[in-house]
Amino acid sequence: MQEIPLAALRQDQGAVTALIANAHARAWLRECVELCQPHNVVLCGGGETERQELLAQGVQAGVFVRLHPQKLPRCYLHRSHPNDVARTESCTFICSPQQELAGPTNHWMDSATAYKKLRGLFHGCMAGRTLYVLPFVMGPPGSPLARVGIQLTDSLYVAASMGIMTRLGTAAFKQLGESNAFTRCLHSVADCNPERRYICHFPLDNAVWSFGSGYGGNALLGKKCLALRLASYLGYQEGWMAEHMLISGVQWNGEKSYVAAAFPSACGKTNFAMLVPPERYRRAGWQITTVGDDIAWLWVDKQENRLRAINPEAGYFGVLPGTNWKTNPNAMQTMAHDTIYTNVALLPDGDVWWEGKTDTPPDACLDWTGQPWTPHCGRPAAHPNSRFTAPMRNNPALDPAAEDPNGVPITAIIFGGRRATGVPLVYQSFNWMHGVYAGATLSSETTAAATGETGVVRRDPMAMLPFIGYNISEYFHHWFAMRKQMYDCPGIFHVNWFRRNEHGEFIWPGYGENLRILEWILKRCSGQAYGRETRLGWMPRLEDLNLADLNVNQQELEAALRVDPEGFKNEILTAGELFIQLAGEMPKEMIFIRELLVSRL
Ligand code: OXD
Ligand code: MN
Repeated sequence: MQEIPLAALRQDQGAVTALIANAHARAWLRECVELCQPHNVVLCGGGETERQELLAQGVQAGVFVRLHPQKLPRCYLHRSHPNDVARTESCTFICSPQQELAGPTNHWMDSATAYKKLRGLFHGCMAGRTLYVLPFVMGPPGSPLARVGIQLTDSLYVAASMGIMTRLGTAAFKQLGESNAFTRCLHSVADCNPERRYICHFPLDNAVWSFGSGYGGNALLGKKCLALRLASYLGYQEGWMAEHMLISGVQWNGEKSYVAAAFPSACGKTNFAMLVPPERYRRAGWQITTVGDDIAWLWVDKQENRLRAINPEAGYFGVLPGTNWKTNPNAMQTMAHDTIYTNVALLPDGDVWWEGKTDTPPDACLDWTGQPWTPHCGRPAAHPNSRFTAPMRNNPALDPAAEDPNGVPITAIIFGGRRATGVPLVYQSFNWMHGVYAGATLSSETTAAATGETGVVRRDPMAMLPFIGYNISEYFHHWFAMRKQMYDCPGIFHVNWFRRNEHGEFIWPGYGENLRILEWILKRCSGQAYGRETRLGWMPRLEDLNLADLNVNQQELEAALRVDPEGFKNEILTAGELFIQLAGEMPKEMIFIRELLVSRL
């Protein structure tokens, strides 16, 4: 950490030039300092010692509580403002001169209006506070897709968290050189007033201005703001893709394959990324490794014309409730040290707890707001959206290629949703175009974890609805166009782990057993498994799945592997809402695929 003297900054003297060699970054910093008027400016150079220092300062300032030093070495608890506990899509805007860029699915603000409003809010907002300068790289440095961002923030929590979630430090200036191509991320928690909360993206200026929230997705601007919303627009212009996908490595039969998978929230994405194979598979040498758990940047390499992917992040920001040693042992190990816990319960001995961590709740603790809590008090102890922020290097199943600038080749793309009926356990699309249609019409039932009615089917194209930083119709076009760069393309699959029987019970056991479906997927991609042609796509027969030692009802499973004509009809009809929302702007490929599906009825 280096203090930048304010007077020197104003005059752009040698001291500042030595710290920040990039003239564009210097000029922008000076502008933001004039606007926000912080008491002092601190440049974070990255590294473990610095992060420990930030955390210690945070303890002093009441931002962090230090947890049990033996049970949870170098772990801290952070409590966010109770009005600031989740991404707020209603305050999230795509800002451009024309609404057309944002399209029908984003909140839009005219960029001139947005800048005027935000300049007013940011003016003097850091008086008496420290402004942290956080240069960071998204993606392994040296990767063809690696991007530099610089976040200016008045939040210690953000400064400490960005050191986990990104490659933080002056190395970013090395990657940047003299270039002006960095994302300008300006952030202030200010007074955390939800009435004055704005997360504004300026795709044409490669900038994010976030005001009034300290919550992860709204405040750690490298993640959803840069790596998804702005990157999706950059990718559209430059011929690559930023997707809400995990990336997993699969070691099997002496081969190593990689898959990328997109699931809407509460569909088990982190569990799938960290899947532990069932005993039988482990004995046969199967192993799952994690490249990423949330975001994938994908491009087609020019040598083999193959789709490759990197994880732009360096850490995980995972949901805690329901996570335990049975459901996700790798996640539990990942967060055993050097982790920031947000909005969990604090036990008297300095350990933490959340619903589902253990079968029996603690007798007493402090809840996520710091109030005394007992099991019968009628409130949850941890917030339903409580999180852990942990470096990916803590993951015992981290893939050796997670830091490889050249990324990993993608064999299969998997889309998944939570559907009790109507959508089968697994199918493979007939081709890339049909796969894009399957992704574009992806749907999931709302769960009790979210507000509103449960069990309502919502369309969430590619699980990207809140994260497409431009016009959704152009986004679909871009998916179709990507195929043209590839010699051969990954198979595109659709899964639904959540089919229920007539008693409302899950038919498929899920978790580690999902590897059985993954086996069929990988074998399909290498021409080793049979697929039955159905109306919906290629599907396994019972005998095409490895069901050894698995306790499932065969009849129910067979039903989950059938396309029921009524369900199929209903899917086509309800997916039509998306077509109506996009009015005349649906790419013609989508319309043709839909017609083909109708003709198969
Ligand atoms: C999300 C997240 O909201 O990853 O999707 O935090
Ligand atoms: Mn996510």
